[in-house]
Amino acid sequence: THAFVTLGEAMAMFVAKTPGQLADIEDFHRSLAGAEVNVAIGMARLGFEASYISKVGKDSFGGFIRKAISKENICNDWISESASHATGFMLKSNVTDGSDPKVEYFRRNSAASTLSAADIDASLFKTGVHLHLTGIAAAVSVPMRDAAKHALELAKKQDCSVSFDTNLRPSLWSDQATMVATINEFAFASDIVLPGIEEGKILTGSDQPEAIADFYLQHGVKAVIVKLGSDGAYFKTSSGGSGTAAGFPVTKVVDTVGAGDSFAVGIISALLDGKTMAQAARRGNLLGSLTVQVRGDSEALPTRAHLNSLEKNELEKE
Ligand code: KDG
Repeated sequence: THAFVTLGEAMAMFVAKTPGQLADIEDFHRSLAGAEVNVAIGMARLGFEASYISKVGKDSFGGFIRKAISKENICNDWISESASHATGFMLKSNVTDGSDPKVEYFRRNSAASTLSAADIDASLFKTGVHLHLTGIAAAVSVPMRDAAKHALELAKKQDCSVSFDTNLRPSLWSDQATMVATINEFAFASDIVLPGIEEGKILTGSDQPEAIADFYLQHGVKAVIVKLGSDGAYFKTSSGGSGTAAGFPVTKVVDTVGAGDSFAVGIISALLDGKTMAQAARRGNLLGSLTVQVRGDSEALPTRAHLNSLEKNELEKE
């Protein structure tokens, strides 16, 4: 079986219970956030041995994150604790119509931002391990960026497959040029790149899915899957295969945040299961469609049994 490794910052996320300006909200629902931890949760629910490398503060949010990780059967061994920095958290406004919620971060100088290359253990990267990175880890701090770079180097040395979700978070960067250059550097070094179409425009200057894919394929990437929202996903591989996987119809889009992480779970799990790129893109769309129908990032991610029954239903419809 394949093992899965990722690294990043997990946060407590407070989602407003009612619509309105965050400054006016009195009641929030606390859940877990962090793009990479979301993907680790999805992979663990599907039965993959998942490890998450991160750092939390010596505080209750840190305790909450540790408990959530254990509850999801993600390996806890690589979560270290900072005695001097607090765990980050974030606020999210209440949306129920698929519009972009307002997000406010309280994460500057967080415990996770002090994660560094020294926290990455080479023993994690063995044959058969898949590493997933995102542009958020590259944005959080220079030490965390170096940690991600180090993990990438170790993974490549052991011939581990690497996926990269561009996950642009402009508010975490000082300027757009640095963001684009740094994110593309990570993307070029990865096997599978997962940009959203809007991100692809910013990163490559082109708004055509195929041109976005070609940009990365020309830099040595093996497969690019461009997320097209409700239109599904476009994929192209270095061996010449390409296509569009249709999106899944959704009756009611609630909150799209987290859908990209679910999409990544679909792609990575399907490829590790030995599926084709077209099947992987379809699974990515399926998992993304589950997450847009809920408010949280990871609550809709299925177990293996649930995924099997969803995919069986799909095949019967065809
Ligand atoms: O991908 C979902 C994330 O946006 C959310 O969980 C918070 O990691 C997060 C971030 O940095 O935006």
